[in-house]
Amino acid sequence: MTHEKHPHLLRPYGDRLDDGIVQTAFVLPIPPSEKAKEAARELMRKMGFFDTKIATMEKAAGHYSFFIGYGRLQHTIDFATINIPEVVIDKLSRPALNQWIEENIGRPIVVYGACTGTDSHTVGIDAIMNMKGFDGDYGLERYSMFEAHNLGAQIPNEVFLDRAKAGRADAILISQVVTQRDIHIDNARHFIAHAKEMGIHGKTILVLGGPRIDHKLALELGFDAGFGPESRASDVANFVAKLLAQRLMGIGLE
Ligand code: B12
Repeated sequence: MTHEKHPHLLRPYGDRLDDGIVQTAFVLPIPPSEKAKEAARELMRKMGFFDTKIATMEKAAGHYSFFIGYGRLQHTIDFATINIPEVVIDKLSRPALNQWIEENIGRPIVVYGACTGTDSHTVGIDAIMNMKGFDGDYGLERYSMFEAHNLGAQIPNEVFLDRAKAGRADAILISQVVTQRDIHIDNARHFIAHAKEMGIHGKTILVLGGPRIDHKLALELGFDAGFGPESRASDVANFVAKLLAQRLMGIGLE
């Protein structure tokens, strides 16, 4: 069963299509030695690899070893069976979207954003909200029909939600960058629980973003959408405008 004959079947490859070669890296809590190298190969065999080779073994953090290994896999993935929710946006340009909001919503869309909890990484939320945006894609502050309030970093969920509610936010954007021990998930769950207590869940648009966020995870956590790496303000602006129009008037962006 090869990819060439069955294009929906996927197997990783290094040198030639379907060779199953994978590079992997990991740390073991032992110093480098021939025995450590064999332990690393054994681990790779247990992971399902064959033809295993340890290309790198380096001392790491005192008494640990860092390994880079190569091995081959038999497994294939049937791409046709993968179902994953995606944010599908029929995008208008910034001027066209501003005009569309003016004609269909008739007032600027109020958006509050912050990086919440203990997370102090502001660059992601700034990329979406601030005037200059990210990679040539201007942020929400640049849109005449968005009123953007960026509260910055380390904002407690309760404070954020109170400020957004008082400001009559149409949409709330929360950024989570640190993911150690799944703190982003705990914080997002706490945010949603509090939004439910305040009665704004299901009314105000709630968007989660960050480098380890995807749409599926965000939906599972109770958000309206999730945006991951390389997101653009124009994606968020179009998504929010469309969903707000649907909620206010039952119309979308055609
Ligand atoms: C800059 C930086 C910092 C700066 C932050 C300064 C600031 N004002 O933001 C400082 C030095 C303060 C910092 C501190 C720490 N950092 Co730091 N930091 C980084 C670094 C180098 C870059 C992050 C960044 O700016 N990316 C650029 C932006 C544009 O990308 P982005 O955040 O992914 O945002 C995009 C999307 O994700 C999305 N997006 C993001 N948020 C949102 C929100 C919404 C609503 C939407 C729609 C989209 C969206 O859109 C953005 C544009 O496309 C990364 C490593 C890296 N190369 O990524 C580590 C990193 C994020 N930091 C890390 C860590 C561990 C820390 C510290 C805990 C270190 C420490 N032990 O003290 C502290 C955390 C302190 C805290 N309380 O949060 C780890 C996180 C590991 C993890 N998986 O949890 C990283 C990955 C480094 C690493 N490899 O270990 N850090």
